[in-house]
Amino acid sequence: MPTAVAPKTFKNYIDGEWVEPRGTRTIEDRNPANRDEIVGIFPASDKTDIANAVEAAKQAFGKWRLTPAPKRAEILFRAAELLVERKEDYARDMTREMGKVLAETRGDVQEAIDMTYLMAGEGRRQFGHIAPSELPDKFAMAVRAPAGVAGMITPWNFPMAIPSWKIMPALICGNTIVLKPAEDTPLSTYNLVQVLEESGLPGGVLNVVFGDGPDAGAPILDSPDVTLVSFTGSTEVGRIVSKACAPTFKKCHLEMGGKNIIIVMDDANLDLAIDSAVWGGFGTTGQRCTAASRVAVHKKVYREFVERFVEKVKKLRVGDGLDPKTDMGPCINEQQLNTVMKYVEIGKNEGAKLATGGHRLDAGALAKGWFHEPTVFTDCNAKMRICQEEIFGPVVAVIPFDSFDEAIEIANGVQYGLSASIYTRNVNNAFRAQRDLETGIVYVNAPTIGAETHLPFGGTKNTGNGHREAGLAALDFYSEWKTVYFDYSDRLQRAQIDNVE
Ligand code: UN1
Repeated sequence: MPTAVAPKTFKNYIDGEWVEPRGTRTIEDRNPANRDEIVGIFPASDKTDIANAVEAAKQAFGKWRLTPAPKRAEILFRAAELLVERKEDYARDMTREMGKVLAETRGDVQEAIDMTYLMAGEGRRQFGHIAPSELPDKFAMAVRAPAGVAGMITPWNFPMAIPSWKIMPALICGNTIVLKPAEDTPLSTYNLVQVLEESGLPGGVLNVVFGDGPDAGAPILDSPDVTLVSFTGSTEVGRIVSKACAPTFKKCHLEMGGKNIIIVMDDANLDLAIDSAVWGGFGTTGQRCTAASRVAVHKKVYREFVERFVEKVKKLRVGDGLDPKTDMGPCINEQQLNTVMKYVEIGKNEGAKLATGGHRLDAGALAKGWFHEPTVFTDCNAKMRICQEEIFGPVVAVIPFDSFDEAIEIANGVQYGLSASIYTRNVNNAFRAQRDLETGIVYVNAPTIGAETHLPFGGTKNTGNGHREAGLAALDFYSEWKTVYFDYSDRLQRAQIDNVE
């Protein structure tokens, strides 16, 4: 439906005010299920806007870092309650700009709620260490100190959850923020900021500047006043972010691509494994860094699995995520749809068997959106490009294997290391798998998606650079350890010397 009234024009949020960008360029936030619908018009900001935001964050840091953490937490508690109240409206906004079905956008808002409550609780903990000193009359401890101005660049696939994973721990640790959300899904981040503003967050503590990567994202990385950076997005862009952070030694957290696998052993509960492969592969239209884009199946159950899996995938209803009958929404934009179509060709050319799907869906109302059929390739070889490269769309590659060891080798034989899953009823194999899978997240008898906010999230190899977000691990990224010694002996005590006979 084309919008009857003119779409709303949004502004940046700097120093506690909604301000016009310096330039006049704008970016349209369009519905990927119906690109005639403009959800909102957002600023295409540039380096001057970023400089203003960084300056505001820098000024606000002095006071915010000294605000007691339990006081900061009260703001977060209020924000979480407002998110609970507005969950349905924010979920609908998110489906309109991002395309995923309502059940999933409700989940996205819920993930932000969970993270906000979790970090609000940390306002009264943020535990450090107290340890005995090796010298008499001396006290030793390590406390968490705020780091400074945190720069954040967030993706479009979890447009409220992922900003909350970064904003909430950064705030509770006493940092101030400059955030640039993805240009495809700015409204959900706007909604999150709105809630924090209404909850009493002081001006300048959180600044949000809308725009694209080169003009609005890059200046955050280049600013000498930004002390740490958190980025979620592709491995390709992550490499650029990492390099840009290097000259000024910014602490840099990268959360990037995945090529996650579900391993189905011959003793698996097949009904469960099939349902999980459908959800893991096609939930969010496969546009999750945790998506199960590979399914490796033991040859003893391979034929049965493939037949029943493909049958289920064929039944998925593709359409507008606001329609309760829809199972799977569109790709986020034309470029993403083109990537999916490109990989379908690659898969066909490298000899994988196209078992279902493989085409853009553009009949009737679907022509207005970026829809693609849920697609399954079977009889794949683990070395094929469709089994190695992140597609970020509704394409699943099924790979047969003979033994547990071979399955683990296939699982680990990719450049990424985010999430992996095994379906088995053999407890020994389950334990061996969690030990040997080289990923940051392992599931037993559950799909590769569905991480909970109070545990560390992140991956190995080209998925990450050693940091984790969410859970208490987030506190390690958003604070600096400060080790403090109190010597109350009134004499010079030389560690490693005076206490050694
Ligand atoms: C992502 O795809 O970038 O575990 C995040 C999950 C979600 C988060 C996904 N809770 O699938």
